[in-house]
Amino acid sequence: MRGSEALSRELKRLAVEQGFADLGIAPAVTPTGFHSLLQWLQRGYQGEMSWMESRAELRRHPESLLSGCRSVLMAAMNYHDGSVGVAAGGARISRYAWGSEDYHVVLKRQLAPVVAHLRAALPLCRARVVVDSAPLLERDFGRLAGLGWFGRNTMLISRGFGSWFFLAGILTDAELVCNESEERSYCGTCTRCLDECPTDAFPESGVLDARRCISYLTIELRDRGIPRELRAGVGGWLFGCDVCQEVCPWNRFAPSECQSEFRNRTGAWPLMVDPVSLLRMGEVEFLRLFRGTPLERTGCEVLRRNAAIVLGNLPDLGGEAELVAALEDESGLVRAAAGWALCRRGGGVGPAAVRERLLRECVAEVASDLRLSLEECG
Ligand code: B12
Ligand code: SF4
Ligand code: SF4
Repeated sequence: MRGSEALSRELKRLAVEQGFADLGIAPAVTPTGFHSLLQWLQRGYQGEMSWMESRAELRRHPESLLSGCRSVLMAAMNYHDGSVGVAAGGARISRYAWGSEDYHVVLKRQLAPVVAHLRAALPLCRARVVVDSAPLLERDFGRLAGLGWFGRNTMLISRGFGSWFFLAGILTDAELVCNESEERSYCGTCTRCLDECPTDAFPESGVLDARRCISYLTIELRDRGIPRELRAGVGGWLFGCDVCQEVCPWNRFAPSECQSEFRNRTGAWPLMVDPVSLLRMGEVEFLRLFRGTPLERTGCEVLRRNAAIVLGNLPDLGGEAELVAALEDESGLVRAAAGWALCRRGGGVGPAAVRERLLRECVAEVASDLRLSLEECG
């Protein structure tokens, strides 16, 4: 099946009508980034994201996700809502998670009419929608579809609307008229994102060591504590990180309007960015606040661990009593993070409470973490 140029234009028009900033079409090929991905994995930059490794081969060609795949439609949806969010020095949640609904669900829903139109125009074609839900190098196909270039921060950036967007793809066995891929970089001499990353996560320009990235540390690293040497760098970030996008000059051109599902949830907002309340939070309250949002997947325990780390970095936000109480938490992740935070803050009753807790701590890993925290604060 072959689509006409008019069909490609029509699909883009429909996507824009559905709230997407752009839609481009790429041929189904092995993306050049596939070999970089293998190098990336060989260096171990994926950390505990073992699914990146075990499903790597599937990323070689979209054929592994849809047999006979000929074209990949890539759509970009802005999630910047134009609001400022949090005053400098406060605790923060990454913009992509400010809304009431998970982006996977929203993008799939908004793409449905585009898929329906494709099927109506080419009734024999098959199509599959993916939003981070299948092993596809989405940014590579975004670039091949002409949506933007890879910035030094590894984000796909559009000259027209910056990088505050999600990507979604439609794989199809129809042969559609493709867009020209973006072959240039528009970073010029700028290196702001590399210079400003709080945890120095870029070993080289355009390459991210996920193990050092705050987004990975606060969202993906769930079975263990954040490495001690990176805890201070996490600063006020409770969930995700936006620094390398905030400093990017191309984001001056970012739109300030987005789908209502991604807008700052004013009702829930004060609680979402209050690490003291988050540290106190139980499962029921967590689900009441975060069910259906990107935070649900990360879970209550990890968010509370992160809240303790943030309170260690931002003592002006209070929370000493909550941190002392968290030393008795049933989660070892939370106990160790609370101990670290109390020692980092120093003064008050914190270090003494950690010393006392250490005498009763039965889990070897937690005890060792508490001991190191005490040693560090003298
Ligand atoms: C794993 C993952 C992460 C990991 C690793 C990120 C990373 N840069 O790889 C972590 C958890 C850290 C992460 C963080 C974020 N993510 Co993420 N993530 C993904 C995911 C699932 C896979 C990305 C991937 O394949 N990484 C592997 C590496 C190899 O890919 P890469 O960095 O893109 O690498 C390319 C370049 O480095 C290049 N390259 C060129 N030369 C060289 C040389 C060498 C030696 C090497 C090694 C590579 C290389 O080739 C590589 C292959 O394309 C995608 C969804 C998807 N299915 O694609 C979302 C995705 C990339 N994430 C997204 C978002 C929004 C984020 C965050 C902004 C969320 C947040 N605010 O916290 C941050 C941004 C951090 C950043 N600067 O990248 C969006 C990005 C949209 C956009 N505009 O680019 C995506 C596309 C999800 C989506 N559907 O919208 N993410
Ligand atoms: S998201 Fe934050 S920690 Fe990760 S690379 Fe960007 S600036 Fe660094
Ligand atoms: S901050 Fe500068 S170097 Fe980094 S992605 Fe943006 S333009 Fe490129």
